[in-house]
Amino acid sequence: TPRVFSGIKPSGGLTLGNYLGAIKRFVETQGQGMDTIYCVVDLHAITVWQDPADLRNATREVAAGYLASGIDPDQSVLFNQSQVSAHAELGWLFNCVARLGWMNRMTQFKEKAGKNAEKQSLGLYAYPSLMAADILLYHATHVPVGEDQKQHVELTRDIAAKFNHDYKADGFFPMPEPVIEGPATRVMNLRDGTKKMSKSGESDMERINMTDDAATIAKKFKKARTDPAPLPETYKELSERPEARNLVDIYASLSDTSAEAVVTEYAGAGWGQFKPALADLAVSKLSPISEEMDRLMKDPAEIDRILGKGADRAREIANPILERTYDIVGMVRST
Ligand code: AQP
Repeated sequence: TPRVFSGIKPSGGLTLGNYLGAIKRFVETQGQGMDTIYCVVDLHAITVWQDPADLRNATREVAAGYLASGIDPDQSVLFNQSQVSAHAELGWLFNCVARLGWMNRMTQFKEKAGKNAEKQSLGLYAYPSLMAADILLYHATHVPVGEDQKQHVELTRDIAAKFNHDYKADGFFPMPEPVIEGPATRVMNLRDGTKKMSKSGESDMERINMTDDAATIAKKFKKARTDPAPLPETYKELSERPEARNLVDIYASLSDTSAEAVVTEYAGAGWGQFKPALADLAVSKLSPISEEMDRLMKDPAEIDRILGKGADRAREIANPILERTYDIVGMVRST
């Protein structure tokens, strides 16, 4: 059976970008005849400084976001990465497979490091190699992600191919496919339509958090940057209007229609009409989820128990694959 793996970093509260680009699609993938494995990738979060108490809280919040959105821990394997040590172990092996030249091409590192690359952690630089391990440890074939992660899934394929080739282990690691679908694969920052919406962006007004209340959501959409022109007749006409297009894409994804259909419905409408409609739609979709997240967060021990059970199941899949990998590489194993 095809196997799906994806993860989210607990590097802050979940955004609408994480929801539309990732979680909502993970939920849709569940129960479609594939194995589904979803992770809270805490080892990735610490590639930039995380206060320990905040990290613990964010890990539970991401887990709560998954659960409240409809990830069923009986149907999917749901766990946090650090509890399955095979991730870190395979990540090390892949550090010895990946080439520096490949890592140097990663645009996310360049964006995150900015002019200050010398001051970044080695972990931030090696991040894509650990991500390759996350995926290949389960022999996953499908990786639903937002557009920003496409390059990392491609690097995962390069690592798999080089490993298989160097160790004459043809077909041992599968070539995973990035699955980047739907109208909201790259949700943009509400104040700057050329930047993506991020958990760790500077201003809270840039993003919709999954836990924002109705008034905050309405305020953020109201203040979202747009151009003065009304909505056009066709979606194509939005190609040079990134902020406007972003709001249309968000609407389409939240209402499970196409962006073209949204433009047709609102052709000629001004922002004074569209933004409140978008805010109402977002509130209607997000508030049941955030209420459930609130409820779950009141019982952290229960979240920890769910993650622990998920980690047990993850290890059952991962450990035999790690053992075979060690064997292929030539490590002496006494058990
Ligand atoms: N703006 C976005 N639009 C669509 N998808 C997005 N994703 C993130 N932002 C958007 C997708 O969410 C999944 C989890 O991402 P992540 O938490 O592992 O890392 P990230 O992509 O670095 O997310 P953030 O929110 O920008 O976090 P920070 O600010 O901490 O770096 C991925 O599938 C991602 O594509």
